[in-house]
Amino acid sequence: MSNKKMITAALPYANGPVHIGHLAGVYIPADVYARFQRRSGKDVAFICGSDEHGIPITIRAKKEGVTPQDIVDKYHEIIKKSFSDLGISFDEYSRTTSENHRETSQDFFKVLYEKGKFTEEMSEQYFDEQANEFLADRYIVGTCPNCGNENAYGDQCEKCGSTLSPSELINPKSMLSGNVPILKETKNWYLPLNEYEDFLNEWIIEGHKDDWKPNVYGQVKSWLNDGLKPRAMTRDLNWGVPVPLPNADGKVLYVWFDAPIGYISFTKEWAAKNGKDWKEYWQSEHSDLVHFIGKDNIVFHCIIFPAMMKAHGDFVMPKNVPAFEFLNLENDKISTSRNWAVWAHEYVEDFPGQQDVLRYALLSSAPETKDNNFTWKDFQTKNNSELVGIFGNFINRVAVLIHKYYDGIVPKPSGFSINDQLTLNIIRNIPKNIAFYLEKYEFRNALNEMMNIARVGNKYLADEEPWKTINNDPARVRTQMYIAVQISAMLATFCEPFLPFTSKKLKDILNLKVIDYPRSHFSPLNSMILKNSINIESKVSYLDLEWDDFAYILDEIIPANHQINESSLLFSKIEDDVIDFQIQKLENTKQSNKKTNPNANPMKDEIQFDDFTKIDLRTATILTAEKVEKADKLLKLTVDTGVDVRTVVSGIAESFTPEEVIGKQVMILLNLAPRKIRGIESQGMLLLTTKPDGKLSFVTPDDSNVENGIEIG
Ligand code: B3M
Ligand code: ZN
Repeated sequence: MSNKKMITAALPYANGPVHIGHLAGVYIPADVYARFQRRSGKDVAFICGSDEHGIPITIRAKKEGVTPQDIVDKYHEIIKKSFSDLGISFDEYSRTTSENHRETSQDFFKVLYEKGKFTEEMSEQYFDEQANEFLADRYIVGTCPNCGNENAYGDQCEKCGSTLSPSELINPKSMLSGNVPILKETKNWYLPLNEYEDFLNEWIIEGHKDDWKPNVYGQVKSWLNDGLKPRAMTRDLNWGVPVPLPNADGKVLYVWFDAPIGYISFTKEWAAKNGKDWKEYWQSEHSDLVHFIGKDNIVFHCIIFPAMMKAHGDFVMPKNVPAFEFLNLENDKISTSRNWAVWAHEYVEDFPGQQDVLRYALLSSAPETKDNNFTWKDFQTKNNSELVGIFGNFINRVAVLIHKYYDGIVPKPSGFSINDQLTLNIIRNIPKNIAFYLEKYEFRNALNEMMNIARVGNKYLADEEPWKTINNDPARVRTQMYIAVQISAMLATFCEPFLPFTSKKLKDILNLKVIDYPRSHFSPLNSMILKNSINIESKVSYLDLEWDDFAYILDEIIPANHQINESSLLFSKIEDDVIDFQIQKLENTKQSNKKTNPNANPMKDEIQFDDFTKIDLRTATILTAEKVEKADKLLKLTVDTGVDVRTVVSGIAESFTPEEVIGKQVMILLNLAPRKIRGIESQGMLLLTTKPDGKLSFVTPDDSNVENGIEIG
């Protein structure tokens, strides 16, 4: 096992706050793992930062009428503060709009370019002549060829869920100008991922079948079985890291090319500030690289980024990529757009001082191998029954009795019974069990093991009943409370990765920081002795003890006569009204999202009446109809509008035959600018409804005797 641990957590998009799904699926497990590795004496670099490029950010900026930089500046700060407030102990939290990141990602690109790792390929992309820019898929809207939804995006139809490509859209329009985009040739640089299939098969499918999580291993295997294709590593966009080549104006690095390089550039920033050499963490076999991500990022962290690093040649491959599944909220998918989330920054405001309660609740329901669910009732139970009822209850009894019987001074034991020895042995093995589970990324099991320390403590007090024994055998109580204090010290130490705020409070109550030990205190085999044998006479501070050292402590962590401080409650009961408020908050969200028809698309942006007066809707009659060559969905119609007879191309061929529509009275949007569809000039648009199954039907006046050309208003 290497001594250096290079731990990364997926870079959150800086287009909104983080929520409990992010925390449960990536950031809290990553933090637990990093804290555990640090306490195990490893040289840890725990790195993250805001992912500030990509389309979601430009879309939000457009929606809010601000610049993308305004968006990322706002959310970078909110996200960074949320992580800090929740004890996510990054060594560096940076951002991909930093100058250092721009340089690092451009240098990385240039290495691959100069090594000839890219192929240059021409392709046709949609271009908005009025806005004078190429359109990202998400910036093209049109009619979904599958369900007729007229607001489908170039990459996806949110109504029927189908994945689309811009060329499949009917009547594609630019979201920037509303115009029909043209197809324009453009050059981009592709990474031929197919050339890395053998390497990936050997490294992952052969090399990690036993130690990578089945959900990750399985997804990589299916990607490789399907065969990899070259993927463009540059885009025709104006928000991102500029492509560092002379003939590349208006092109930026693909966001999933530059973002993972953020791990490297942020490590460089951290290393420079701390007098370290970043290459020792990224380019040395003595460093273990571990990526913490959600399952939607597996392909980028197990296929694309490793292929990029392989192409570069100087980097180590990740030792593991323990991707988590998704967390649902009250049995519904967490959704930023529907505001269906518990936002980290709102939690911190609503539950001041209770960060560890959320850490505990999310760890105990972590979506480690399958999607899981967060409910506020469960959150309340975890706090009241487990943190208050088990952990807090044990510590409170120990502290109260030590102060009541001994004024806070740890008594000298008067000999140990079998039960005492048995209890100490059980406790002494728990750190090893926690470590076993954490090294396997099994956080729920590790958390449960940590709580067993408190369970063993409660059972010991219940079995020994010092509050009764004190009446007839005070010597015995000295041993009982001495043992109970040792258990408390173990709890303070080994809850730290999971509950850092509680650990600090408890270490302060027990006053652990002032304790140090002679070396004779440890068994000769102890790593502490071996590692620090230079000055065998010097003492060892509690603060310097590493994870494994506690298994070698012969009898005590807290010596007799040690003074503990006044106790304070570690956890407080969460009352029903507090939970009901949170549940009501979600209910209000649900109501505001609730639509009478769940299939109905959300309302478009509000318009003014005079916007409405610009449109000219008329009654009309279809005179002729014919199929359009090589276009399954289109009919070419001639329509009598009462004003004139004109040609209209309509995407109705899958719902009607030409014969069915001839003579039909319909409604037409008369003054829609003419558009070329498959080479035919279409003048106007017929009004249609689309059922959830995609079936179309005409909007018609209910009076069949209405003449053509009658205005609809
Ligand atoms: N920004 C987060 C996501 O896909 C994405 C992770 C980048 S990690 C290099 O939700
Ligand atoms: Zn659709």
